[in-house]
Amino acid sequence: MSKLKDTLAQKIQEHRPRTTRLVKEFGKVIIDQVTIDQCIGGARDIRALVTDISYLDPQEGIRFRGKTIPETFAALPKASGSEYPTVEAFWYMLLTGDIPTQAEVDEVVAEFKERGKVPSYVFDVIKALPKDSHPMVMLSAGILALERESEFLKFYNSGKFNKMTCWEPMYEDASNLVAKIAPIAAFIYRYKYKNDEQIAADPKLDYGANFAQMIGQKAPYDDVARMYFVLHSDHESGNVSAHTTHLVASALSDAYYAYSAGLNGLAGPLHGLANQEVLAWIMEFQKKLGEGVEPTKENVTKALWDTLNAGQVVPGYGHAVLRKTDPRYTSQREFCLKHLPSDPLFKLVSMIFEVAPGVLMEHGKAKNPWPNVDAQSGVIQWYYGVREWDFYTVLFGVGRALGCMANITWDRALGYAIERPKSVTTPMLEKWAEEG
Ligand code: FCX
Repeated sequence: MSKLKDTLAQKIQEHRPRTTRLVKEFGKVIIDQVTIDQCIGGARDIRALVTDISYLDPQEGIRFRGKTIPETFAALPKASGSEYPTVEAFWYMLLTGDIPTQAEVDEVVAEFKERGKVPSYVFDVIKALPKDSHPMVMLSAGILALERESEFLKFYNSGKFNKMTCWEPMYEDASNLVAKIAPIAAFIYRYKYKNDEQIAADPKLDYGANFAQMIGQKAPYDDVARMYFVLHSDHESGNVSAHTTHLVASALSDAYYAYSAGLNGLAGPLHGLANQEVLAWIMEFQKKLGEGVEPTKENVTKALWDTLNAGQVVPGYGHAVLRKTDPRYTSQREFCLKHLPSDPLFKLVSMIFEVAPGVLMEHGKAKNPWPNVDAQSGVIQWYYGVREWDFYTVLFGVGRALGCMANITWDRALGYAIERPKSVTTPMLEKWAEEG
């Protein structure tokens, strides 16, 4: 057994009595109440999910296993010659809550090489789709096609299914999915945009560097990939992609079914697709501005109002939970300030950052006028030459796999039930409204 799986097994043993005690001794303690607007308004803020992988504070932003983004980057062992940790080190931390040693990271790096081999039929499935299909369709279909490899499914069908041990095949599937999704994404990139000229993985490289290699990028894009996948990994459990994955897996569907579904949610414009929408918005803005006309605060303000007055949302701004600038935005902004401070697109995105919160406040609808992760992420990709912006949500999807897969491994370890909230009817709501 690998050190990672062994440590995870110990953590699970230690954790289980806590969950059992909470249910048995304190199961009826009230932790929230539900109002009519929450019932109609997307269950916003209702405390009804449990995860220890990450926690989102509205003011502070995300913590992974109790660590802020800067603390996470500082604590984990770095990739060789790099400022950023490997994805493998972060995967270890997400699953166990521990900071791995270099030797423990090296073991995961080696393991991912084996796990990352993708059966050729997955590529056949992707190639069978019309080439102008959105790359998220290709990614979701590729992940779904892998379902026949599921160890969890084999265990379920073995007749020996056991709630106490089923986390193990789920962990195997989760690890395999995480290792395979980056090569699948890279394949889609080269297939769709680079004439299907594929580049083989390099056995010497870690996850992030190999992704850079396979899409045809050089350093420092390896760090971009590492940073990007870590930043997009997890945002507690209630967001659409994480929640969908958790919900589908709660029916004992395996990791491939669950994450393919999660990706379909990520592909929505109010969620992960916002990163491509940001670039599309900027390009449309520049087109309307005309050749050689400089963006100014005035014309950016006008463009933002035009968007709002047309009844559209400003992509990359607002959040269901956050009430401050997203630290994932700040982290990418800091990268830009260091590596591409004079880039015109970065300057324009910075100008939008100066102007948009004021416009949104004046507009008066969005509860949070500050930028989220998607407002900044396309700039970095664009700068390094990944300019096919309909691919950007795929990058989000590779990163998000880390959080979703860590979560469903723990879901099975702690025996979380099939999810089934209760619905009510409008007459019921009207009756309760009258009764006050
Ligand atoms: N531009 C214009 N209007 C906005 C807005 C924005 N960026 N953000 C929120 N609003 C509007 C909402 O549309 C809503 O209007 P309504 O009352 O007419 O329905 C009102 O403000 C209140 O919404 P609010 O409670 O602030 O936000 P929600 O929790 O309902 O929605 C999202 C949160 C993120 C969906 C919303 O802010 C939005 O649409 N943002 C733009 C898309 C985006 O960037 N999505 C990515 C988010 C995230 F980081 C991710 O998942 O990737």
